[in-house]
Amino acid sequence: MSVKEQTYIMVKPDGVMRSIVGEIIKRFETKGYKLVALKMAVPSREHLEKHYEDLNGRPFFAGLINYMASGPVVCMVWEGRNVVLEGRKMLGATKPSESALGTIRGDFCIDVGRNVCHGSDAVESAQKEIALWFPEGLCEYEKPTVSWVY
Ligand code: RTP
Repeated sequence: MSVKEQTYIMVKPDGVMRSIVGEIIKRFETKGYKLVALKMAVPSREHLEKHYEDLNGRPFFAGLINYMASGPVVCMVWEGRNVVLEGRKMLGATKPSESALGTIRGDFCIDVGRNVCHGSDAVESAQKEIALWFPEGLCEYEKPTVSWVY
């Protein structure tokens, strides 16, 4: 898998309110991934419905949109080898009761309805999500530390 693989990671409103934005960024930074986009936003319900369109019709969908629209989120794109799969591992299982300790969800939350962060589940969905959240494009730059990671 290419070093240029990218994933969309989003700190959800509960993660922002609980002041763990820096902790989540720190885990991706210290793992060795490269930050190529970062912003804070208060997404519209329409935008969130588009992001979660695959879940439309699930019993928790309305609650999920209410939760996600309840405050600002922090949107990021991280780049590096296998970052989609590795990012999901770093987040931990969707349900915090099943997330291993040491993962973000395993360490910082209890309830599936307040699970602090999102991460793309496949390369294809990452590309769709990056286009949805960053239509303005990403930040292109060379990072000299990369050769120390790979
Ligand atoms: P995410 O998209 O947020 O990274 O989560 P995921 O892929 O791990 O899980 P997914 O099945 O796509 O669910 C998206 C989000 O919906 C909420 N959820 N609530 N009440 C429930 O049973 C339930 N199930 C899912 C969670 O916030 C989950 O992250």
